[in-house]
Amino acid sequence: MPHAVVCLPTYNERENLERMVRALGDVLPEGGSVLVIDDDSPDGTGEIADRLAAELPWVDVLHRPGKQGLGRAYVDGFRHALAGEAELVLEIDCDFSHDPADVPRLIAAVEEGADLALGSRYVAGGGTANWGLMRRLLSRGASIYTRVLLMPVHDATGGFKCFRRRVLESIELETIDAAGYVFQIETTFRALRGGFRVVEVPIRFVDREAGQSKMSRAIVLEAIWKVPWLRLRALLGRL
Ligand SMILES: Nc1nc2c(ncn2[C@@H]2O[C@H](COP(=O)(O)OP(=O)(O)OP(=O)(O)O)[C@@H](O)[C@H]2O)c(=O)[nH]1
Ligand SMILES: [Mg+2]
Repeated sequence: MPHAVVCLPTYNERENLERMVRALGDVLPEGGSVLVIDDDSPDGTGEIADRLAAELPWVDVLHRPGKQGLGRAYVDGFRHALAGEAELVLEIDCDFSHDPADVPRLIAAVEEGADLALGSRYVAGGGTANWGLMRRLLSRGASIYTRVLLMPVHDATGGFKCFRRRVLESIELETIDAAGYVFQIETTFRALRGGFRVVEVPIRFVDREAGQSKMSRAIVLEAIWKVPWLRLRALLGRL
């Protein structure tokens, strides 16, 4: 089994973290680990993570000094995973929108030949549950916008992924400055530009039951201007 590290970014996930870590423990392949990346959550999520890491040898914690956005947290987490022996690096949200039981399906897609597997709501067999009309429109709209301007991917903004190590090593992580969802778009776009094989694995996405969404207007605006910006940079050969 290739060594798998699941990167789990958290900001105020006190109600969800312990349950998520234990659920991941139930599905991780032999030798797998979980890396919690906490941005000094005011609700004490970081202390819960430390307690879990002290109890469970397959849990690590990366504490960051403050909230600088999901993209930054992931870049730090990926670097940490790559400094170790990770052969597969996964991303998953801590709010149970992504079902930890789907982790083996993402890993299987990579073992069957993909370099990057995306958990996808918008391919046959995938979907969203209990999301309001606005969130559905926004998410669908972002994926269509990205499909038209950038790349043939059905679900471009999802945060449930499995990268083969070589993808992360070659996409120049340190030059990605995306803070919000566009981070997901940019990493997939760079992987495709690098000639890597990307596949979409259908998932059912459910809205969080506990804790608060960190989605904001700034995150949406960043995606609106950065998608054409990525297209332009690719055209100019700067990506
Ligand atoms: N470390 C860190 N984690 C973050 C940050 N922003 C969000 N997260 C985590 O990233 C994951 C996704 O964030 P959510 O709050 O669910 O936001 P979202 O999924 O974009 O929005 P919803 O779909 O409304 O839930 C969760 O595990 C959050 O705790 C951040 O700035 N730093
Ligand atoms: Mg969420």
